[in-house]
Amino acid sequence: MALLKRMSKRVVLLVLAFIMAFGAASCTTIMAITKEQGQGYLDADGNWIETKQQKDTRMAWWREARFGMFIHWGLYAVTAGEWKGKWQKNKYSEWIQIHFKIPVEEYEKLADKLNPVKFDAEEWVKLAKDAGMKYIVITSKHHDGFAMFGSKASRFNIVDATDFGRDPMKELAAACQKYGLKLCFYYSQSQDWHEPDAIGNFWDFPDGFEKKPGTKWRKWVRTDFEKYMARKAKPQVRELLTNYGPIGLIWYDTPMTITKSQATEFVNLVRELQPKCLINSRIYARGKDREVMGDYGSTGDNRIPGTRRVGDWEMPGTINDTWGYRRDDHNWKSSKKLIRNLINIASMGGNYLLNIGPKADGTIGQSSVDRLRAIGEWMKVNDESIYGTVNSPFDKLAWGRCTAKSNKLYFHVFDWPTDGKLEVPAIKNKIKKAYLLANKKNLKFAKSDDGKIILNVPEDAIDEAATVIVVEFKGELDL
Ligand code: H79
Repeated sequence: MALLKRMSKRVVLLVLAFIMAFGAASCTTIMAITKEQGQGYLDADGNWIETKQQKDTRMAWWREARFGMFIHWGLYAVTAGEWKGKWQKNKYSEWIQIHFKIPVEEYEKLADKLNPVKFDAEEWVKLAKDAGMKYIVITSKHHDGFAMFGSKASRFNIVDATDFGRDPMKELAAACQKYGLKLCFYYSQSQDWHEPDAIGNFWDFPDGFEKKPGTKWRKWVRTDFEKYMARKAKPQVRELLTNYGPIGLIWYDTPMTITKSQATEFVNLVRELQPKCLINSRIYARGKDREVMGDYGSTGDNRIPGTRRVGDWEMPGTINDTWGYRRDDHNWKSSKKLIRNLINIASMGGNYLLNIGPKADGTIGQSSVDRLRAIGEWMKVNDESIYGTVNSPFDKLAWGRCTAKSNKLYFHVFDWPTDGKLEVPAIKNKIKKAYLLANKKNLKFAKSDDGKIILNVPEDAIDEAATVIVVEFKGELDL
């Protein structure tokens, strides 16, 4: 009996050892596979290792999307551009605190007035979806330092500091999941006017700077910046990437004096927590080494480049003049202008991140809604000419723009030739057909002596914003 007991013990041990060895082996195999074929990884020195193919896979949804919604929503929506009877002279409502040098203590009291009971995450997400937008980038924390999500790292957040008490980011995450949009977070990593150790607030916290002679305040270095990083910024980015499901991208902004190693910490935090998540390049201002960090670049705010571009880029743009809500800003861009912006940007291979500034009660102003609906109407008919397209093979056309996808060229006509004959640049390929995207009706075309395609377009087909003509050709594009 005793022998049997000892034996069975030995057998059990043996079996256990076997399972462990086997388990470990298969575990290592699985890890090796993810490293090689799956996704990138951080190596022991904190370098992000990723093949081109892995990066392409990670970027795929973003390249397909071409169009996203930017949302600036925070305490500044309460002031809406006005402070103690005075209007802000500069354009951006989210800059009101710095404009009037509002002391932190006073600015904090705005939280008493933020109670967006009319906020409906599903309505916002549906509005974006119906406009043809594929992702939403929302200010989780802007330069004023107020977190629009529940945060354990700072009580200066919408859940703990307002009567509202709900976490709108949780609700948006659920709505985005439901409607198939990617939720993404804007996070101001360097400026935080609420914190003495961060960059920006020179009126409340004049100490703790190292000012380089002859430089502006924006070049001032906070000596204790790392303290702010460790206590607030990094824990909050961690919260954003832990509590809201899969996040499409993190949109850092205004790197200011952030060093390369500090920027790397912000980048690697994202890599570690959600390796698929994208990062925009505003994490770091290119230093002398001209290094670009992050996964894709942005142009300046509201700056559409003048010529064709290569690489992944995005243009953040306002729908009026401000980002955050302002009661006195009525300088709305027309729907036509916005649609043409989208086309123009897509024709240069970029994404359009179009901003709205919701009000403090949680609603989105009618002027913004109307414009988004009009874009949606156009997209319903023409979105094939936007999604997944690449930049135009031609230089800018006199009468419009061009986007391309597989064996199709999409010509977006802005200005019609008065004789109804549209001249399209020459391609060497055999043309299968040309048709209007709106009704798929084939168009008659002829080739001029120098190979240009001359299209006859019926007048009733004209779309005020842009009419899309598809030219389908055989084989690989040959110019
Ligand atoms: O979030 C939006 C802006 O608040 C933010 N980026 C976009 C996406 C941004 N931060 N800094 N800047 C844009 C550029 C700085 C503009 C400034 Fe000014 C010029 C700061 C001070 C002078 C505009 C004019 C704001 C205040 C006065």
